[in-house]
Amino acid sequence: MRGLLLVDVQNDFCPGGALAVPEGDKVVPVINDLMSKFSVVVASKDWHPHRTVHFQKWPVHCVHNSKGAEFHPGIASASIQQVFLKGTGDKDDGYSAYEATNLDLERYLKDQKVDELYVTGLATDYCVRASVLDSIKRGFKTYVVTDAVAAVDLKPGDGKKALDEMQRAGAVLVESKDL
Ligand code: VGL
Ligand code: ZN
Repeated sequence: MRGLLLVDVQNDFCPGGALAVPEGDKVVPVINDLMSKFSVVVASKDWHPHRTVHFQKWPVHCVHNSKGAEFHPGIASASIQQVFLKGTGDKDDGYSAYEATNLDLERYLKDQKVDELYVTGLATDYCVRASVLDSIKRGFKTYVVTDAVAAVDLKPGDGKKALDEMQRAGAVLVESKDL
């Protein structure tokens, strides 16, 4: 069974947000088109407390229950079956969707008989990367949909480097048109 994971497609990571990913919102229509092709669709949300060590590295973003932590308004969120909240502690970054604290993503996917996971969302060089590497470690055949992700690119080329690293770790890079 194939599953689709949306990583952190939240206002704060989109243009105008507190930690905007350049062109972060370009993933929205691509993801909406993909959702109907999957029977299991899940999402992660970056979901931070007001004070966390994470904000020593990053501007304040995705504070739980804030506007910035909501899904981008263009996302067809009715198709999302379950939302996994991560980065919820005051001492952890919670980059990976598998670090969600409200629910166990690995357990959920395995219960749904998902063995192939297609990963989309933001940002390629942080939470997508961490989620993909964890997904491989947990035994899922893991794909990255390259036109459905976007990078922070603090240093130019970070996104490309992250894609190379994910590929070396065993991820398969695909384009949405081939799904
Ligand atoms: C992320 C930086 C800080 C992400 C989250 O979703 O990729 N990046 N927090
Ligand atoms: Zn964060």
